Amino acid sequence: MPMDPHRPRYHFLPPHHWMNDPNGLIQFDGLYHLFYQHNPLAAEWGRMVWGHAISRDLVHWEHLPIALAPDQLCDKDGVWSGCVVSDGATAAAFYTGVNPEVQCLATSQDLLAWEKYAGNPIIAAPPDGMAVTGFRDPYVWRAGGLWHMLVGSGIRDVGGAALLYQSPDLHTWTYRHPICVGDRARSGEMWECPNLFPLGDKWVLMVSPFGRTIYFTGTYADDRFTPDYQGEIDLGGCFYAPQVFRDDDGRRIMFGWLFEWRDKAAQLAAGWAGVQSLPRVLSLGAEGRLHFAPAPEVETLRRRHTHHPELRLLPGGDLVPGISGDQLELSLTLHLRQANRVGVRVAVSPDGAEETRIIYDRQAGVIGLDTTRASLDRASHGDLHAAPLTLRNDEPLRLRVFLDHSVLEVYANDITCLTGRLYPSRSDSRTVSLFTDRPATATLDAWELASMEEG
Ligand code: DQQ
Repeated sequence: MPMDPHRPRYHFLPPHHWMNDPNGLIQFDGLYHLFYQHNPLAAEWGRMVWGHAISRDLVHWEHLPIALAPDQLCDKDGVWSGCVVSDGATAAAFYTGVNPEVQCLATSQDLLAWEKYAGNPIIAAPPDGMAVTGFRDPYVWRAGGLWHMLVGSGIRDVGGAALLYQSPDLHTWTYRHPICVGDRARSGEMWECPNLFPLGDKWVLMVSPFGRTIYFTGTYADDRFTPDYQGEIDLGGCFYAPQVFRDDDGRRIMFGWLFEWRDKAAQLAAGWAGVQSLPRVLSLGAEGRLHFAPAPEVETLRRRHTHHPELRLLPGGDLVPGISGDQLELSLTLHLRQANRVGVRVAVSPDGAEETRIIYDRQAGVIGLDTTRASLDRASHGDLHAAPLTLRNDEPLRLRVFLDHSVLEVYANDITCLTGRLYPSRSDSRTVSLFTDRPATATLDAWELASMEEG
């Protein structure tokens, strides 16, 4: 069978069919576990199960049998998103069973064989009298001798909400209150997939209000979260429902679902849909902003290296540094000098009919990802997505770019991520070039990256 030109090779996806949210991320007995929303029957969303994979390094994954599937009355229509925590030698998975949306528990000693709690659901309905917009995606942690759970929700006509429950024993849960209620206009009416964790001297609340993921940094005291900064996790337009976990080294690592930008018919024909992002390490920057970096483990995929210590970019024509491919990492430091608009083209065809552009506009203070000309194939949907990015006077633009066939992840100056999808129709849409509107200079490192299977 010919190689599928759009199937990512170093991002995680199941062998076949549909995947969406990462679930139950945990490092247990040294091994990283990734569970995920999965339809094992087709490349479309359906009656969800938890798929499962393990890794020693966050980069090379081994596929394992399905971990949790509908087999109880309370999850007959699907095992939806949730988390895994360790309680000594036992692992406990919390997930949403449907329909209706209720919270359920399963336990395991080895994370392979799971036993669903006979008393499920452990939370059978939303709080009395609350007009909720949804009730799902439990997120559990332990503090002060108690287990705590957030359930993603929202109050109709008011805003998204993260509802707090507490338990002495993982089985019996008591509702407390929302730890935070958002403003519908600024952060949506339903918060899917809440995550709450300390980072530096702040707390982070991350929620997914349909189609985008936002974070708040602030304080968490007396079981209430008070935000003082609101930011976006990724503005490229295909990153959703991420989950963050703490590994044995204390790192906060995030995976997010990268959804497809092509027609359903094209997804079904391909036989797969949905990819996980690279593992991203979070840290706290100035003014409560999150910083994002690909996990250093990704560097183990680096193969053939090209180094350009000083490229001179001139207006009026692209600089073509002799780099091409569809499995690449680029690390670029661009000194704008007098330039206002600079950028990188990837997956460019020889006649320029197909190209994807990363453009920085200094005056506008905006970085954009333009896939409107990424493909001549009408089944794919390109778009222009932009994120605010202000550089101080002589601060260079620093880009890390990861191209993996149909996935493009862009990290700009550690604080802005843009992830998009591209499906070039031509096999020669492979070239990388740089452009500017005034003379500028750049340092560029490029690597061909190995596929996950290459070891
Ligand atoms: N996906 C899951 C839900 C969650 C949504 C269902 C977010 O639990 O709210 O597949 O993508």
